[in-house]
Amino acid sequence: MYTPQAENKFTFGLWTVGNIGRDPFGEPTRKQLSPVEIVHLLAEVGAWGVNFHDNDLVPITATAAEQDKIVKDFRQALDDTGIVVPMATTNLFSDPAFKDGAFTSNDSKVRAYALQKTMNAIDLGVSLGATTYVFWGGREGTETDAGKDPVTAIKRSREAMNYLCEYVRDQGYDLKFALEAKPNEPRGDIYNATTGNMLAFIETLDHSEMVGVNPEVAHEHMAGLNFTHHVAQAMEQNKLFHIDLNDQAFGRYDQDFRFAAVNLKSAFFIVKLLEDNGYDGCKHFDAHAYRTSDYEDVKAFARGCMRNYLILKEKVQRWNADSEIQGLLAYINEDDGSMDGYMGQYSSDKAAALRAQTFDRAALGERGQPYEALDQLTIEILLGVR
Ligand code: DIG
Ligand code: MN
Ligand code: MN
Repeated sequence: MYTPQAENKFTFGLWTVGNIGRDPFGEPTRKQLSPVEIVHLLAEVGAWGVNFHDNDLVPITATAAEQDKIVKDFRQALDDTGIVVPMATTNLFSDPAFKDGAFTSNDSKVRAYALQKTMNAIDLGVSLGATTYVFWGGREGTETDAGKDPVTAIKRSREAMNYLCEYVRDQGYDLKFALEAKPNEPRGDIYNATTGNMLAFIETLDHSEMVGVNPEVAHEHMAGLNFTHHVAQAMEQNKLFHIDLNDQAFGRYDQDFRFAAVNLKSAFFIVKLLEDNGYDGCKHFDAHAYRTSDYEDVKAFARGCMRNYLILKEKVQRWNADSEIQGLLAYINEDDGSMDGYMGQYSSDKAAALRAQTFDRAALGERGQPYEALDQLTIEILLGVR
């Protein structure tokens, strides 16, 4: 019942199950797997797709001949396992060249190099089947605002996105961009810190129709926000092009925990939003196993991400079918239609009639809502007693 299927579109980045356990305070605890080994691991646990940053697959120091061999072997592993590549992205954050950003760097040579690197990475991703391209600007930020004008940074970001949208159009690629927000880490503050910022930024682009968002649970939680509300706004604007599912304690560094490992109720409402609205995109688990895990436990991590999604999907179905819950929802949303003539599309007649109305404000304040009862029923479904 909780076995992943292709139609679930569960994906993992090479960097997720391939995470070797290095952290700012400790050296790696796991050996580096090759991209081919990672593809086979993902096939073993039942994933549908694999994503990569350019340099997860091809080291930044690789020669053209080495790249060809790596890509050939990777493509063979995809053929052998049936794993697909729906998304690709560029590493514009690891190399020291990007220490002060990529597209927003104060060094025009770095900004130019970032465009070149991204065009090369787009070609690589498309050649392996990617139809979504993610941009996470991990270094696009500051530790002091003395060194960079935030308005200039926005303009540089826009120039880069417009340039790269034109590149994709010029190449005739079937590719959409998905912008991923994060409020901080590794920079002191990162520009376009939340999904809301990204939605506003996208509307200022020349080809905004090509660009959507890739919200990540951990990143909105780091900002203390309700992830489901941010995803709902993206979805309502038809801009939810991709999603990074993981989990995160509020107010902590980017923990990238297994999906639903921390906030079971928020994970439930994320799954409910996606399932109730028929989200058909990739469900990417941008997460990694604990530093203490060996590769058998890494597989348990990956299986847990997918199982938790499927278990919560079944809980959503149970919630939607629960007659007591549906009864409470009917009460909460009951409407005698008496206000319909005053609202909706504005007209001066409607406004005049509405202003002539008298409301019993005290009575309006007296009506309670059974949210405690409804939330308790939700908790009881999650606890498995309903
Ligand atoms: C971090 O959350 C970022 C990078 O791992 C990657 O660029 C992006 C893709 O999902 N997420
Ligand atoms: Mn993250
Ligand atoms: Mn991510």
